[in-house]
Amino acid sequence: MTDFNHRKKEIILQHKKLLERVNSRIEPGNGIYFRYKYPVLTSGHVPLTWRYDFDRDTNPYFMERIGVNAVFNPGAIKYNGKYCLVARVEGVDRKSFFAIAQSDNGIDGFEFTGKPILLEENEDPDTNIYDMRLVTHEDGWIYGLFCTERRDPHAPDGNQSAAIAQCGIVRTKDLEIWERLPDLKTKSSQQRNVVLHPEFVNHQYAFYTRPQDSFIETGNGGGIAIGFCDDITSATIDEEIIIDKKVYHTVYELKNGQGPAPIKTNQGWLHLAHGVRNTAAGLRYVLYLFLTDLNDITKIIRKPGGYFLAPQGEERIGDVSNVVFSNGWIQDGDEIFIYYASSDTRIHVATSTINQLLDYVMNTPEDGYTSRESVTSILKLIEKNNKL
Ligand code: M1P
Repeated sequence: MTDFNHRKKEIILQHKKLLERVNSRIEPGNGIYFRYKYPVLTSGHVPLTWRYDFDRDTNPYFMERIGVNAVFNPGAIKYNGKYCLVARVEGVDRKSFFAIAQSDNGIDGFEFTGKPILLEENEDPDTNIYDMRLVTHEDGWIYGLFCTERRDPHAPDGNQSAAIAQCGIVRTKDLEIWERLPDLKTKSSQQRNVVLHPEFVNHQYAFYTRPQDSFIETGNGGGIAIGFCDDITSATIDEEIIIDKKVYHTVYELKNGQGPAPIKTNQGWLHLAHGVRNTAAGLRYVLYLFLTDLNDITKIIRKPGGYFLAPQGEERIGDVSNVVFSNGWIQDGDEIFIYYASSDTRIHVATSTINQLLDYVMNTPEDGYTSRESVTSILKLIEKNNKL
């Protein structure tokens, strides 16, 4: 099909169908959360006017001019009654940028609004930006913390992969005008997965960081850390305290990272994080939960063993296979909408409630770190059930 009008009509029709696709939850779920039949946002959702030249004279084949490779790892926030995702949109040129998609119910009907966000640059321009964490802070601003990546200036010419990742910071009041602040300064040569805690702690801004030695490997660093600073307009963290370290033979053996900002509950701060282990088939990313003390956010008070959500079925396939990653969730009353991306390709939602997630965190056995301890947990459960 090469005719301009015919192709244009067909492509508009297919795009409309995708945007109007009704989603449904998959029953009965695991009692902890529900997954959904379809991803909520994909590269196919990107507006056609961002990708196609609609002028017949300059685009006689109605060709896609600017391709989008993937839409994933969104920050999430409920704003003006809408479920908003600030998605990582990755072009076929590998460059990522941010764009906002909104839905009325959080599970379907997501549509990109406006145009891609053109973020201001600091004096050291970003080569690539991705994975925004959105936080409504008690200081009145909505912050977006994201990863800014640049080529390592000290890498030899022959090495075109060496990169330096650091944390960029923007803030907004309306999700339209974004003010760029200086990048976060820490003593770590690399930073990814940096998240702002929503409340002041002893009058200071608190950041979850992930110090690491190299771009991919965390090296001697690693683990989810906390650091504090007085002034977010020139944010500097002098000390990073590891609160959740990587551990041998767990799902976070190689590295881990804070997901979205934690949610305050009556039992503690509820955290969603990702854990990574290496396998013969490459890295495997899964999600896990833990709870920190309301009065001391450096203290983990409950942590179920193993993963909370792992890639399943088609989620396992994509640009970077065997990955689930989440940097956005929305609390709406007791309900929780967890936005997670699969295999660096597309975005899904899982829904649950605060009560269910707390039940999961409080009552799932912790990791005993040995097979014997795992069997002991199962035997205890069998014994309890036998008494019923
Ligand atoms: O490719 C999987 C993920 O890898 C990175 O996460 P981490 O820093 O924990 O290794 C990020 O680049 C993330 O965007 C990506 O989804």
